[in-house]
Amino acid sequence: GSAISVAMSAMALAAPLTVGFSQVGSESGWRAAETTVAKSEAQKRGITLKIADGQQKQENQIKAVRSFIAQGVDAIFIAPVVQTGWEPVLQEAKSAKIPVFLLDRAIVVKDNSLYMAVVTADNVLEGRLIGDWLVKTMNGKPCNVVELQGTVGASVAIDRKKGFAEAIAKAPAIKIIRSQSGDFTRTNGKVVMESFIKAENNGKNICMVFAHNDDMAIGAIQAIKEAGLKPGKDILTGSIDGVPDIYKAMLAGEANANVELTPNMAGPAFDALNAYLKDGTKPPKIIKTESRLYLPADAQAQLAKKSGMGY
Ligand code: GYE
Repeated sequence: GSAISVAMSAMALAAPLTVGFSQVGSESGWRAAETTVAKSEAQKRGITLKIADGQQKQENQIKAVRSFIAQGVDAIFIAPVVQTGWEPVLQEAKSAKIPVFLLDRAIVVKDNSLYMAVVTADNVLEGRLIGDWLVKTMNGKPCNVVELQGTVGASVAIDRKKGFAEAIAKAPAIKIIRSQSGDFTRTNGKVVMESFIKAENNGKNICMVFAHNDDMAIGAIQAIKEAGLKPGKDILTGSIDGVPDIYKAMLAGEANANVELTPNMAGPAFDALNAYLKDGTKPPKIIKTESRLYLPADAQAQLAKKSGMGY
C-alpha cells in the first residue's frame, strides 16, 4: 500500500479497537461463562467490547448487528442463535468492510466470504463422544434413550444430534424413543423430561437421557428425582458443556458422562482479528476448540480447574 495507507493502518492499530458482540442470550451456564470470558479477554487486549443480548431471538441479533454497523465498530462477533437467515445483514457488514467472526455456533450461507471465521468445537464429535460412551457402557445390552435437543435450528443442536445418532447406530439395541427441544434451558429440560417420564411408564422404560447441554441435563436430573428414580443409576445421563454443576452432579453419582466445551470462544477470535488488522493475515475458516469426554472419576479435578478459572 501507499505511505498514506500504511500510516493510516498504523493509526488504526494505535487506537483502541471496538468490537460489537451479538450474544444469543443467557439461556445456560455455559453461555454466561462465555460472556464473562469474552469481557475479560477483551480487557486483557485493551479492546472495547459492546455486548448486545439477543434474548434467544434472531431478529434481536440482526438489529444489534445493524446498530454495530451504524456505530462503525472495527469488528462484529455473532453467536448465531439459528444457522439460517443471515445473508442480508452479513452483506451489509461486508459492504461496510467490517469483519465478522462467528462464535460457538455456525451458519449456513452460500457465500462463505460473508464472515471471516467461526470459532467452534466439532459439535458432531461432541455428540459422537457421548454416543460412543453409551455403546461401550451398555456393551450389547438394550437401552431406550430420550433426547433433549437444543434450540430448534441451532447448528450445535443439529450437529450434536447427528453425532450421537451416528454413534449409537452401531448398537442396534440402543434406540432413541423420544426426542424434543428443551431450548438449552434448565427449566425446559425439566419440563420436557417430566413429560417423557409420564409417557414412559413413570420413567421405567427410560435407560438414558442425552441432553444437548448441561443445563437441560440438570433440569432432567431434577425431574428424575421428583419421579422417585435415581439419576445416574436408574436413568443414565450424558451431556455437553462442562459447567461446574454437572461435575457436582457427577460427584453425587447423579450424572455419568460429559463433554467439556471451552467458554473461551472470544479469545481466539480477538487474536485472529488482531492478526488480520496487523498485516491482512486471514485465519482458517474454522478455528476449532477441543472436545473431550469426562467421567465421574475426573469430576473433582474438573471442578477444581473450573473454580480456578472463575467460571
Ligand atoms: O452448549 C449451550 C448454549 O452454542 C455451544 O449454547 C453453544 C451452546 C452451549 O446454550 O449451553
